[in-house]
Amino acid sequence: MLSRLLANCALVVAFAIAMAPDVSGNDPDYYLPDSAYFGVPSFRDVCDSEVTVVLPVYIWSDYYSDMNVFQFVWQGNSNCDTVMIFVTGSADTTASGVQIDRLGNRIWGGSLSEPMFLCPTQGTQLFLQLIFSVPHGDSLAIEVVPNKFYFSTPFELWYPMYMNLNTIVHVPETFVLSPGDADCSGAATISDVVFLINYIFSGGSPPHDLNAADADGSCSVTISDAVHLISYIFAGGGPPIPGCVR
Ligand SMILES: [Ca+2]
Ligand SMILES: [Ca+2]
Repeated sequence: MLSRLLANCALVVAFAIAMAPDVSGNDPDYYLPDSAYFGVPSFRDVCDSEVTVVLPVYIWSDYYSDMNVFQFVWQGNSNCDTVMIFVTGSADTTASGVQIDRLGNRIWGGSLSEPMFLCPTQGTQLFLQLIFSVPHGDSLAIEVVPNKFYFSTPFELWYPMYMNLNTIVHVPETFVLSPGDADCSGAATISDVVFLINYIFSGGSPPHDLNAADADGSCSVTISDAVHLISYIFAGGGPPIPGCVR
């Protein structure tokens, strides 16, 4: 009985070895691992009801790939708005659409039924930007779906390497704006002057952050803040300073 069991096991092992892909002859840099990782997120539109989160994903392939598949899944009260695709190192590239399943919280590109999604040449870095809307104070947890992230080289196809690729992006409840940035654009410019004049004289919407609007540090928001900004922008005056409105 035992000998028959051992014989069966040996058969199974022999079959598995016979079925294993030959990785050595397909990837010229077999020992140079491909890689994929999330980059550092950045925030935009921080004064809107939802913050725009730009999350980069870097993917390096050292071998020509004629098909790539990736799939992400996220959790939290976030929405994926769009996915941008960049390819560096080669002009010989093609890229087609990315599917965003907002009900299922999934992003995916490429499949066996929709090949030729991305075609990087050898030694090419793909660069994705996953762009989300995330409520203030919320977190976006996102990860690669196991077995749904690979290049078409046999090694990665049979043994996906990227099963633990995941990250969590925390979005602050409040953001500290740059001094003088009355309109929350991310910088102090002439548009902040227009915003302040509109607010003070024409009943325009109030600044998102009174301290950011208090460009001259007088502890109140008045026309002198607009004057301070004009002096700074056009006449070499001192830069806006942190406000002190309580
Ligand atoms: Ca501004
Ligand atoms: Ca002021």
